Amino acid sequence: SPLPPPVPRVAVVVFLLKGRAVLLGRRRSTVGDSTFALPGGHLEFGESFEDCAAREVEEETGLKIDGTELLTVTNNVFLEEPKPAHYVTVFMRARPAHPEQEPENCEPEKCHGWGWYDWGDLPSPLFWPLERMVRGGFDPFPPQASR
Ligand code: 8DG
Ligand code: MG
Ligand code: MG
Repeated sequence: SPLPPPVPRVAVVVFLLKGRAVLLGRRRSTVGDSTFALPGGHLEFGESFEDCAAREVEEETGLKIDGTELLTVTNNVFLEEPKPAHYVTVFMRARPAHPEQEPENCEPEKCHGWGWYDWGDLPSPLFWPLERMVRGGFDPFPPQASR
C-alpha cells in the first residue's frame, strides 16, 4: 500500500537548568545529526507535557526532574533532512531533583553523551531550533530575584 502522507508531530524538550548551566547532548539522528540539543522526545497519546518531559529526561539521562514549567512552543520544519520531518516543539524548563547526580548516556545509539554547558558559553553547532532561539535572545532562566 502507498505510504501515508507525512503529518506534523509533537515533541517536548527540556531546558534542564543547574546554576547558570543547561544540559545538552550531541545527537545521533537523521535529524540534526551531531548537533548539541536538549533532552526530549515525542509526546505520547494522552500524556501531559510535564509527564512527557519527566519521562524523556529520565529515559535519556537517568535524571529525575522537579519544578517543570512550560516556556514556549516553536514550529520546526525539517525538509532538508535525509528524512523530512515537521515538529511542533514544546519547550519546558525544569531543575534536576538531585543536583549532585551526574547524567548517564542511557541511549548511546541516539546521543554521544550529556554535559552541563554554561549559558554564556554554549557549544557549537547547536541543533538549529535551539540555535535560532539563542540567536533571537531567548533566555530559559527564571528572572533573578533582586539582591
Ligand atoms: P522518542 O522515541 O524517545 O519519543 O523520541 P526521541 O528519539 O527522543 O526524539 P528526538 O529526536 O530527541 O526529539 C523529537 C524531535 O523534537 C526532534 O526530532 C526534533 C524536535 N526537537 C526540536 N528541538 C529539539 C531539541 O533541542 N532536542 C530534542 N531532543 N529534540 C528537539 O525541535
Ligand atoms: Mg527519547
Ligand atoms: Mg530524544
